[in-house]
Amino acid sequence: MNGITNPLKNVDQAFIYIIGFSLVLLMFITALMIVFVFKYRRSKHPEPSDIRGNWLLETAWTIIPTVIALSMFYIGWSAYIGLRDVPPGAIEIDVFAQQFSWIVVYPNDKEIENEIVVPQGKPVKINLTSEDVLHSLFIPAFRVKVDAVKGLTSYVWFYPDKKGEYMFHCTEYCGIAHSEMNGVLRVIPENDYEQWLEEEE
Ligand SMILES: [Cu+2]
Repeated sequence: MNGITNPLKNVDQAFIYIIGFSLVLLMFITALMIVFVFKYRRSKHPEPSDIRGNWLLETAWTIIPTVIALSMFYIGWSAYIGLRDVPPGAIEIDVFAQQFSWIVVYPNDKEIENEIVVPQGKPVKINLTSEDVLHSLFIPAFRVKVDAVKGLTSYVWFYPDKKGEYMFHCTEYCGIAHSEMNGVLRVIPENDYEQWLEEEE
């Protein structure tokens, strides 16, 4: 993969890690609660016992959740950094969001609408801005999403390592035809891309 780490993998790992821990904690706490409800019910234990000042217990329930929370932060933060650090040599494409379509402009001024074509195996950086209201570019297959704001250029980058067609959407409610503001991202072999780029639409 030419030394490029696909941020998609890190995002997925962070997601699975957080969901996994949440599920384990949910099951553990629920099970413990059910056990305690039966074990320490009033008919069995009319006098509650006072267990204040258990140094070991208090240290454990402070340190273990802190470590878990910090590890979630760390894994999420590393994935985020991967999404923001554009590798050198990325192809830059300008995308203009407008009510209600996406205008995509290539370095040679080729312009298309609601379609992004990229070569397979090259990092792609999209510079995004809006011509009018707030929009947001969401490419679920590559786990990227960024707001388009008039007067501001934001960016996303992704690594299309597999050929195929993927949908992208506007994910910021921008007006009456917001739901129709979709497009197709096509990942094609590099030779086809060079050829496509020179073609007149
Ligand atoms: Cu929109």
